[in-house]
Order: sequence, then structure tokens, then C-alpha cells
Amino acid sequence: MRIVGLTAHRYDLPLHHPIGLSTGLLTTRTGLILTLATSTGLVGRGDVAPLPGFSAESLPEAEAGVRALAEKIVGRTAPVDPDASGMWSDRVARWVWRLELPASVMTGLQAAIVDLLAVHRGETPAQTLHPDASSEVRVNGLLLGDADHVLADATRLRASGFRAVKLKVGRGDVAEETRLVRSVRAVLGPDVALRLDANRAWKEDEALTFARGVEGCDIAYIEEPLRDPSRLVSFSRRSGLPVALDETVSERAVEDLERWRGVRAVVLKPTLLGGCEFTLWMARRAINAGMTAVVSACFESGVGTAGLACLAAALDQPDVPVGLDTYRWIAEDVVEASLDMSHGRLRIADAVEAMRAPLSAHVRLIPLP
Ligand code: OSB
Ligand code: MG
Repeated sequence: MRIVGLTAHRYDLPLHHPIGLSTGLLTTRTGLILTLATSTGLVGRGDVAPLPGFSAESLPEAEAGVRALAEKIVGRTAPVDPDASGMWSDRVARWVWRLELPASVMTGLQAAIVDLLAVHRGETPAQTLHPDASSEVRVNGLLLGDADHVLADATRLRASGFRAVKLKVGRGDVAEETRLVRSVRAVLGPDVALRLDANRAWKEDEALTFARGVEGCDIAYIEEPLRDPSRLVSFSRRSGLPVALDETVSERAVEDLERWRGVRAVVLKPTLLGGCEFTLWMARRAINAGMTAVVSACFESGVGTAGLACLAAALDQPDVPVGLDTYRWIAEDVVEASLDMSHGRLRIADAVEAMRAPLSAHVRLIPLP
């Protein structure tokens, strides 16, 4: 397949509410939409969306990566055969790895390749990644903000049909937060799964105090409660609280999942991990080790979020809610038709249609060499 074009559109998307990150308050989500074109007229799109405080690279570094990528691949033949069955041969995998791109650029490139192969085959990227991909995914509602806001949101999400929500904890007083978890559980009733995320906030004794405070709340799992992640499995055993890995996987500190036996779930963020290929590989290993693989977003645009939905659908675990609700923070999108997750689900065909339609006025083409 010969690559004849690579374009990048920069976006600056206002958010409904600012997001508190280690780097400060984020009020605008910035990134690049990458579009790849082949000599046979195939076009594919991907989102390059490094998240400040989480991604190793900044947006200017990602942009430099896109320029370097354009120099390396435009006018050349990529070892991707649209007519071959399957997705990533070892040859394709070697080719993309040798491009040595920042994780977010690798993610956008891989998504664009999968999208153009899917266009060629007349299917969705989800089907290209897996022939038995599910046709919709369930969405995990994200609860962020002060107690009043969280309780109102939990009430609304439950009424709209969400079957799982995730509450951010580890940001304030432990006793107050356990009270909030109990109130959220009361609002949700017994039928909505409750996940928690502490982003490594606690020392082990604080985490144990928290665990005692939420006993009986039927917590599906808590992501990364400990400052020292090497203690996660023993903490889970001692506290009885199921744990999930997130930062530990994103840092690529997990190669051998066997050594993490006892962990309930693994959160996988393709934007930080470097794309769908590595994410699918990790997900399959996690599932084989008896863990739940939860594909998760980093406040990507509609293009990125649709791609993540396709990846999650390719895992064919229709009952595992996916971490896509960060999309609710995006006030204006790069796609004209917003993705509809308002009932706690996203239909893959709708997301793909939105992702492939002409871009909105919230992007501007940036010159590449
Ligand atoms: O800590 O899980 C996190 C988004 C961006 C950066 C970090 C995180 C998140 C999310 C995604 O929480 C939403 C989800 O997992 O449901
Ligand atoms: Mg997390």
C-alpha cells in the first residue's frame, strides 16, 4: 500500500468543566487529527491526543512526531496489504515500531491504518480488529467534582440507563470520602456497578482505613489505591477490596501479568500505551489471566473516542463497561454529529459514521512539509 498523503488538523476544544490535572486546570482539550491517504484512494483517520500530566510527550512533541512521520512515510510503500486477511502481521508491527513515534502519535497512526483498511473492506474498524466485534459497547459513567455534583450526576446517570460508574477518590479527607461512597452507593441502588479510582493517593494505612469505611458498598474494584503499587496485591488480600491496575500499566511497568495474579481488572489507555496493537495484546493477556480488561479514554475528541469504542468492541466483552465517559467533558467536537452515549451505551456503527464524516469548524489544517 502506497501512502500518498498525511495531513494534520489541529483542534482546541472547549470543555464543559475544567479538569484538574497534576499540571494544573485543563480548560481546553488540544490535539491533532491525522488523516492518511493511499494511492488507491483509501482514507483513514486517527486522533493524536497527548494528555498533559499523563502522556510522556507534550503536544509540540507530538506535532514534531507527526512531521517526522510524514517525512518517513509519504510517497513510500507501507508493508500493509489491504487485501490480506487479518490485521497486524509481524512485518507491519515491525514497520510501525521502527518509526519510533511518541505514544499518542503511534495511537493516531494505528487508528488511521485500521480505519482505512476497514473502509477498504466495507466494515467498521471494530470488525477489522476482530470479526466477532460487538455492535455496541456499554459506557462507564465518570463521577468527578464536589459531593453535591457527584450525587446529582450519579442520580442522573442511573436514571439514564448507565449500569456502571466510576468515582474519583483520594482527593480529600478519607472519612468524608467514605461517606460520599456510601451516599453514591445508596443513590445507585444495588444494580449499578461502582468502581473507584484513587490515582495512587494513599499510604497503605490510609487505604486500609478507606477500605474499612466502604465495607458493604459492593465495590467492583478500586484503581491504584496505593502510592507504592508493588503492594497492591497484598493490600487487596488484606482489605478484601478488589483492585485494578492503571498507572502501573500505562508506565509500561507490567510485562508479566502472571505476577499480578489477584488483581481484578486492568485499565488500558491506548493513548498512553501507544495504540491498538499493544492494547489488544495486553487485553488478551489480562483476560487469559482471569482479569477484566477495561479500555479507557483520556478525554479524546470524537474521532479518538470512536476509535476507542471500536477497540473495546473488538474485545467482544459486551458486558464490560468501557471508560469512554470523558467525552462528556468535550463541549465542542471535531466531528459534526456528537457521539451519543446518553443512555450508557454507544453504537459502533453510529460512532464510525460520525468519525468518518467531514470535520467541524473546530479544526484547522496545519502545514506539514
Ligand atoms: O485515572 O483513570 C484515570 C482519564 C484520563 C486520565 C486518567 C484517568 C482517566 C479516566 C478515564 O478516569 C475514564 C474511565 O476510566 O472511566
Ligand atoms: Mg485510573
